[in-house]
Amino acid sequence: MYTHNLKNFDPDIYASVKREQKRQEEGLEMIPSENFVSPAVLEALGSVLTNKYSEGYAGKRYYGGCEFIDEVETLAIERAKKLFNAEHVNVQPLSGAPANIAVYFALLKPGDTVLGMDLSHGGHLTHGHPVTYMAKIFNFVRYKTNADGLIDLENLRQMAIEHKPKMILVGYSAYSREIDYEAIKKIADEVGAITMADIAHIAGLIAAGEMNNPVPIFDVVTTTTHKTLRGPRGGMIMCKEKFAKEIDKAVFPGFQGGPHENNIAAKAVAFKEALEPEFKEYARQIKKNAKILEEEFKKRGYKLCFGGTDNHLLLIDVTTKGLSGKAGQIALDKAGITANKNMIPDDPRSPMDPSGIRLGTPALTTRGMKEEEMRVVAKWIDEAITNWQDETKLAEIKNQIIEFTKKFPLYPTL
Ligand code: DSN
Repeated sequence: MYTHNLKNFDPDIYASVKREQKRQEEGLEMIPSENFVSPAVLEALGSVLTNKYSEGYAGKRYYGGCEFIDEVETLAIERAKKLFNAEHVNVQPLSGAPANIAVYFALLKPGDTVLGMDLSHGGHLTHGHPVTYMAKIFNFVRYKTNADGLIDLENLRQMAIEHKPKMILVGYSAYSREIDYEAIKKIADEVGAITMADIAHIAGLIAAGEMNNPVPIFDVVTTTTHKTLRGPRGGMIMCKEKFAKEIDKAVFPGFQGGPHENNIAAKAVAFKEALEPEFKEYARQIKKNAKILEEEFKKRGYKLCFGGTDNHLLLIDVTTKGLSGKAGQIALDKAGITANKNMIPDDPRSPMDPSGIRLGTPALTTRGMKEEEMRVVAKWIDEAITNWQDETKLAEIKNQIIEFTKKFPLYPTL
């Protein structure tokens, strides 16, 4: 049987994994959708559960030998229900995009209208962007934020009355404000629309009670499990009991085959972690850290989209500092800070070289960084952006960051 391990059998992949680990350890990870899972989550991901096929659902599998898989999946579901106060949960979606697609196919017919947020205003590709296949099947109509950077509920209502959507979709990947689910549900009820929220970015903050929870209010809520929720890469759908059958059927057999049970076990572990009191403190700190960044950037004259942040992320228009989002991302990379270029509302530039930089605090907060560290991080970001063409200065910042990160070890035992 097997006698080799990764290091001795495949030194190339081993070396790349180690280099990536070093990059994560020595840098400041500020892409708001990224985080660092616990060693317990990694252990579940790397477990023998990856060997098992288990099409179907607990107690109703197509293949034999699923008794322990059923235990794992049932625990994941029970924990998710408790975390979000959900009536029904499906933990099988492979990630956020498949989760959203499964919901569209479960609850809509081809040609149905969905009212979703414009991507440049903080929406998401899978919410009907014209480049996606879903946009060829369903009729997505896009709403935007107003001049103050907020969702204009009266405008949303007027659009709902005009377009009579089958579904109203909220939940965003770059929008930094709180969402009034009750008010949106009222609008949806007025026009007879299904309500869907994609909470991928803010799921951890919601689970910890740090942001409004749409799950008890909306018909269906999707999420990924690897962002603020700090689990493995994966997706999940929560819904009212009355949609449970359609949702489950759409995930399997409608859209996916065998679920990734190692991943589902890792989700269960992450949900257990999120139920611990420490996770509430973690979520509170994510928000506090983002507020400090907001304060520091405003102090330095940066233009923040949506006026600031209520969650874990900031969208900054860097063109007022004389560079594009792409140039900003490259400069930050050279300085040891990982962020991503991002469109800003009605961006006059192109998606590949937009005006904005998106920054988030979940990963740094996992490392134990707090307010004091955020002030130092903001200073480095400002220095890198201001000196984006000065290679020496960027290398200098990177060296300081390598020293700094040693105080916040990430995976000392791996
Ligand atoms: N790529 C994720 C994000 O960064 O927001 C969502 O698809």
